[in-house]
Amino acid sequence: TKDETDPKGYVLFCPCMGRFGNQVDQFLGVLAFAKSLDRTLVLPNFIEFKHPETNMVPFEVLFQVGSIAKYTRVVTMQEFTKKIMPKVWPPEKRKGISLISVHLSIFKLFSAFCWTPRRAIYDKEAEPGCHAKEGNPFGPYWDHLGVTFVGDEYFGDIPGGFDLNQLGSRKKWDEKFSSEEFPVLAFSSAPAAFPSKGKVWNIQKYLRWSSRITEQAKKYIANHLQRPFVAVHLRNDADWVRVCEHIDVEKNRPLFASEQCLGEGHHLGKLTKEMCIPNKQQIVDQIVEKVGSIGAKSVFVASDKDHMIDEINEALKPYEIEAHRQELDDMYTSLAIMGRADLFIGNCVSTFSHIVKRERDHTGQTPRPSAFFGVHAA
Ligand code: GFB
Repeated sequence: TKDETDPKGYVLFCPCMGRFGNQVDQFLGVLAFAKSLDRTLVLPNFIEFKHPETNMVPFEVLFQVGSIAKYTRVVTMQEFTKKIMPKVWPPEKRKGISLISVHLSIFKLFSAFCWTPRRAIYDKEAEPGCHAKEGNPFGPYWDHLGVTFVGDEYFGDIPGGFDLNQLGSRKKWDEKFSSEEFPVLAFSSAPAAFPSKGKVWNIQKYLRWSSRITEQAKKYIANHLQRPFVAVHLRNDADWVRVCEHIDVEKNRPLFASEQCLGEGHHLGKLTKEMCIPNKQQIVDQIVEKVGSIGAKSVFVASDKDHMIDEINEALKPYEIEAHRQELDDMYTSLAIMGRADLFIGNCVSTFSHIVKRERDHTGQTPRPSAFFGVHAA
């Protein structure tokens, strides 16, 4: 019941790396990790960077808790910090608290969990450790929860680390970090691979947009789009241009989400610049081609920078259809709209696009069509 705590313990973590696409990508791995450790996962706050602010967005604002609970045991952050944290914080762990913290009693103390000790970035004199609260978003994340760490614990010596598929690793975790001694495993960053492994992608089916976001997406589609519609994600801000400069076609190394279209280890082909940062002509040509292929009656565009609405509309004139964007591109609504499109064209390298691709692949009875810029059907 709601008032009981889980004797098997909890996994708590900071989605401290990257922005939303990265955070969701790692979240899938954390879900698999918590499930195989048989601990309750504390649903994270997602971290939104709206310079100069760093906002904490509770999981349930974006996604349905009931749906994720069908995959594994979870609690909301709110429930955890209000009801569970005060109970499972064992007395012997309080020893290290300075008097001031006890009197204020707003700080709950846990050990921080990280791979291996590292040097602090700012304080050159500090001993190596997790430094779980150093810098942004690390500090703000744990402060927001009222968590201060009394010590550090390392899991780097467990074979496989957070990859529990290795024989015996689950047992090693239980031996090293029993739930009696460590009711809460608090990870300074997501205990999951990045980029995510293909075997966790289908966990996306348990990630359902909250009713608020779904309603916004449906409303937008009803008011502005005509079905069938093609949705495109254009990732073209300056930071992305720099990412794409790293592509070496010969080496053909996976880059961020690139395995979503090239397969694990890129066994399906080579990663090209065009796939990462297609030029305007390539973008327009591919949109026109897909519009023709499904007889689309409208186009939806999401972008972090240049939506290319004028160029796309110019090219769509002969088809007498139009491209649309949200006046203010709200990223969550954009993702939900793209998820509901009749055909999606994404950016293969972008983890933001990968959210949409996974949703389209795994949340319906059968996968719905997705394509990628620069990937041309043979
Ligand atoms: O989500 P994200 O980790 O995916 O970061 P990538 C991209 C961010 O850009 C999103 C914004 O979280 C949004 O804040 N953004 C991207 C968008 N596309 C859109 C859009 O269509 N609409 C709106 N409103 N916002 C990479 C990372 O980003 O960026 C790497 O994988 C690296 O960590 C690189 O940092 C520079 O995978 O696209």
